[in-house]
Amino acid sequence: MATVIICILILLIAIFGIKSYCKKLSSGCCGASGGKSVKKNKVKDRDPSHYPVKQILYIDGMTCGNCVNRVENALNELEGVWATADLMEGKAVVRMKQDIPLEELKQAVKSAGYLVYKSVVEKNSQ
Ligand code: 9UX
Repeated sequence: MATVIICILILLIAIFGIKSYCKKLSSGCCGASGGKSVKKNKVKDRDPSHYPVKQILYIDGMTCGNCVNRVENALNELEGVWATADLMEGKAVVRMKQDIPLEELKQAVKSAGYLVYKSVVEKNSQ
């Protein structure tokens, strides 16, 4: 009799696990469920030659595509900025028409909820 109860218990735990796993798959991550994904604000000027300054930001905390869009949107809101973030590499390439203080870029990322832990200035090699 005891074995039957244990078996049922294990079964219940297994079902519970599968259920929550499915939920995770369908709802994405961090509460952005129901297809409520973050929209990307496209930058109009996408000509690299218009952006002489380039900075790579290494960003902590991006775990899904929505995070990437949030970071990009925050940076692209700054004047003369074209930013593209990369989820896999955890970094963002920030192209600028004029020099923008690093602190300002960091602040933009920070207010979106992520942290810049390293930054590299890239010389224009054109
Ligand atoms: Mo996802 Mo990022 O739905 O903070 S937006 S992990």
